Amino acid sequence: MTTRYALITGITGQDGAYLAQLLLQKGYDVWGLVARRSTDTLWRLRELGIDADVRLIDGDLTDSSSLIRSMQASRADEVYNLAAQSFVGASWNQPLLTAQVTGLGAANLLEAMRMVNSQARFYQASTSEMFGLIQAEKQSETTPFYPRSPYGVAKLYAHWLTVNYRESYGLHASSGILFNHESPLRGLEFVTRKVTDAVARIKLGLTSELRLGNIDAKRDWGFAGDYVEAMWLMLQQDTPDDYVIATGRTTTVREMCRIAFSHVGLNMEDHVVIDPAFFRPAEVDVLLGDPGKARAQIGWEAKTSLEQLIAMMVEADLRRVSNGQPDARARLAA
Ligand code: NAP
Ligand code: F7E
Repeated sequence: MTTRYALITGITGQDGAYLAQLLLQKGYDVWGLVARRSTDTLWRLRELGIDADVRLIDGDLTDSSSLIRSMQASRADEVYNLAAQSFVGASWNQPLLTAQVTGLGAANLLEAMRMVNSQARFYQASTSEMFGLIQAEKQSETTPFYPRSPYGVAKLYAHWLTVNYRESYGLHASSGILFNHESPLRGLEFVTRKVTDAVARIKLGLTSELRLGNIDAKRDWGFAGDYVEAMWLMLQQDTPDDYVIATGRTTTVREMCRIAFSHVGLNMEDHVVIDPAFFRPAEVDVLLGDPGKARAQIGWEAKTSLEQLIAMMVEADLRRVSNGQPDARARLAA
């Protein structure tokens, strides 16, 4: 069988690491674009034991020359655009950076792909944040968008540009409209991992309090390991298209917390403090995805329940905290 080549932007992020693992298992030659940072960005690839198996290229989504170079060096026939300033909360503090990376970055990559190999297949990491102030109780591919953050607005630009390049140039370009997905590799600024890390620290007697914002918000949470399979499946279809990827169940932050605390026999009410500092200028109150099209057309469905996901995350954090493993805590604003 001939070797297939894949290029992943954002390979050092949560999804990038799981996708790289999946593609390596399928026999791909996996290349990843890595933006230079002063911190240890390769920890996720190390945790999965694949850091030596992927080929990393220095570059940045805002630097077109590095994207052209990456397309040439990798000879990619599948391109997964996962890189982004992906934290919604930070997007109000850095709206221009978010627009440059999360929005225009997709344009830079689509152009690089068009120049170097217009036959390559392209995946854009779109998001349920584009639904924002929801226009339907269950959001599907046909639900109108109404983003509620600079992040959501930037992602909407990238989403429509992907659709436009498909229609304008006939590119095999697909968007996955992914609802929240989490894992032990989730960044500490996101609420699930913030909670599971705190639960581990409280259980081990290192702290007693967890400060959170709006715990009435509801999210449709799945496991990142399941969701990267959907990305790959989209690029295996004869025809490019857009798909909602979700579980079809929505849960409050409060209930997710309760699941995490009760996993180690604690009561969340004894530890959670509501702190206005973690409220957002505009909130997405509820998200609930309809994954019916993905199920019917690409045969994808979520396999992991929220209870299994949170248990997996709490156990991983108990292990890390017990081992005194360093983390990126110092970088957090959340
Ligand atoms: P993540 O963990 O925050 O990873 C983002 C990746 O982008 C990291 O590898 C980061 O590198 C890289 N990056 C940031 N700025 C860059 C730049 N200027 N140039 C090149 N690389 C850059 O995000 P994730 O959870 O894996 O999500 C993957 C993608 O899916 C993102 O586009 C996100 O917006 C989107 N998405 C996520 C979810 C979700 O629930 N997880 C849902 C829908 C859509 P560093 O680590 O060096 O910063
Ligand atoms: O917030 C509430 C917060 O930061 C979830 C990204 O991957 O998914 C993610 O975006 C909810 C919000 O994720 C805290 O207000 C309460 O309602 O974990 P989050 P997000 O904003 O939904 C989408 C699909 C993406 O595309 C994004 O890239 O939890 N919340 N208290 C809190 N959130 C945080 N972070 N911290 C708190 O203390």
